[in-house]
Amino acid sequence: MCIRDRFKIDPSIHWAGSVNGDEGHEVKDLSGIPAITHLHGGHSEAASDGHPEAWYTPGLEERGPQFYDNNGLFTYHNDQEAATLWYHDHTIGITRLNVYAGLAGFYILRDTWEDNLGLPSGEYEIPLVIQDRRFYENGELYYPYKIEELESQLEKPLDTDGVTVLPEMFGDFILVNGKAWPYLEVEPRKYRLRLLNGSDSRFYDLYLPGVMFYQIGSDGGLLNVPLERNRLLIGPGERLDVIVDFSAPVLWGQTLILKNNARSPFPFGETPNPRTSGQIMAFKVTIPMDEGVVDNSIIPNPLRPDAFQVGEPVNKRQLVLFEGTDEYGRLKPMLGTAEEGRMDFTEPVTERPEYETVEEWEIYNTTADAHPIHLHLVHFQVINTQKFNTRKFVEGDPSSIQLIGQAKPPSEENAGRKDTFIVYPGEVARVKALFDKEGLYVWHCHILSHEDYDMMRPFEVIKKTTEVAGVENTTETSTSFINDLSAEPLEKLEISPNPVKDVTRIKFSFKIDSKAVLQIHDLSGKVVATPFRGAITANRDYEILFDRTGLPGSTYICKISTNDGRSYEKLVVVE
Ligand SMILES: [Cu+2]
Repeated sequence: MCIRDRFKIDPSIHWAGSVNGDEGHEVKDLSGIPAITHLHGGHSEAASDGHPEAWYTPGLEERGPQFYDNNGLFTYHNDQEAATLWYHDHTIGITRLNVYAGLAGFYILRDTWEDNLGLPSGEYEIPLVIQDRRFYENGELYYPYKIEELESQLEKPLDTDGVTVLPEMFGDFILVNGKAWPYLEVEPRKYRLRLLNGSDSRFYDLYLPGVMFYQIGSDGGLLNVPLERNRLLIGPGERLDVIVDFSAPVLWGQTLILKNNARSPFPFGETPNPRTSGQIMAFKVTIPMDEGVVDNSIIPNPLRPDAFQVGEPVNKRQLVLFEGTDEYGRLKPMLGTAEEGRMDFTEPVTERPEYETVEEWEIYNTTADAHPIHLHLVHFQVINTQKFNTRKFVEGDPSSIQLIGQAKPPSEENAGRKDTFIVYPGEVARVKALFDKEGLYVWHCHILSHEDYDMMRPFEVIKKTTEVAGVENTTETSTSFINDLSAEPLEKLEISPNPVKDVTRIKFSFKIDSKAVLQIHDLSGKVVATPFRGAITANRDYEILFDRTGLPGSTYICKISTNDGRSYEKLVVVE
């Protein structure tokens, strides 16, 4: 069965089958359903990240314009902290349909640190993906597509056989792990629940009457300390890692219903129907404590050796979320910059961070809805949020931005590693991240109907260009304690500051052209980071920003290797 029979594709928007990008409605005759996998939250190379234009049809019959020569064989390095990741389709213009059809799943990454914490595990650790759906009367999935379902009349007729993308999609059935309003029988003990909002547009404000949640993690891994919470807000694409304790005798034999109280569209839309979208699933505390199996699990405090800290940004960007209408009068949410205004996905790249640099992105939401903004490649740190005057804001004029009141630090649950963050209407969210792989990625709203049309933009991490020209290479590497460069081509290797608390600059230069690899070893010789790899031009100064996040306080060796030999410098990391 062709996807066009089951889920109606809107040919008026830019999608995998568009003949000339987003020009006109001419559609290619594809042999099958285009798809491309994105590992959400994954630290992936650009070629393995699942760029929306890297799609292909079965057997690689047809390929998107950004298709890489890996033939769809992706590499996941898993070189990041334990976290609840997920993978899903990301095909340009039909992501909402492919995900709705089921192309989404968990990707759970573990590490020894987390394994040793003593968290509830095995059958007491349960991933739960929440997705709202609609159905035809015969039980088949229905994805709404009819022009009559648009909130307002079209300004000009749309030549698509009555098919259209809609501003949002809200289902009246709530599915957890593919089942409508399921129940889970539990023992009177602690459970670890990994929650994922895999819905198109619906936010959830979750509560379990009479029971607290202990949140231990967010998108990119563990929080610093567990947070006791009675409500859990989760936007599309976000993950929450929580522990729920069912051991209180008052709960034994009870059926507890996980409820939702988030408005849709969030935060100013309709309240959920308490009989349908207001209910998620049930927990029945009916299984006797498994005989002989004592609940030895704990809620450790703290959860991490040190707080997640991204270093100081070297560049700041002002980015904007817009809401407008297209030529037919349909809602069209978009991204852009404060300087240049709104831009289609296909317009040239405007965000080009340099490799291995930290940038701060200010994301201004001028619309009336909250948007969960997702950056590929990175885990960002939320710096703060602040209100601004949307009425005074003039598109294309950054000087029109009028901030209101004080900037607020993120709430504790948003202070960890994030890859998706809810930006509220009339607010700017400031986030910072280390862009540590080169290549083409995307950032977008994770409301799937928005990302398909047209709330997504590319960004490209480019080669480092900040070699400091004209600086005299007079500084000796006085702190070098080993130097076995036979031909002595190394002119300089400096680390400052050293000891390092968060980010340090590693400067080096060579007398001859060379290929060089800069690596950080621990004292056992294990490589813990590779901050630079590439060709070096003679007599130029290179400068690399190194973020020690993830490295415990200790002494390390910074090693630079060339064809001619190696040189070393001691690097001390302090907490
Ligand atoms: Cu959005």
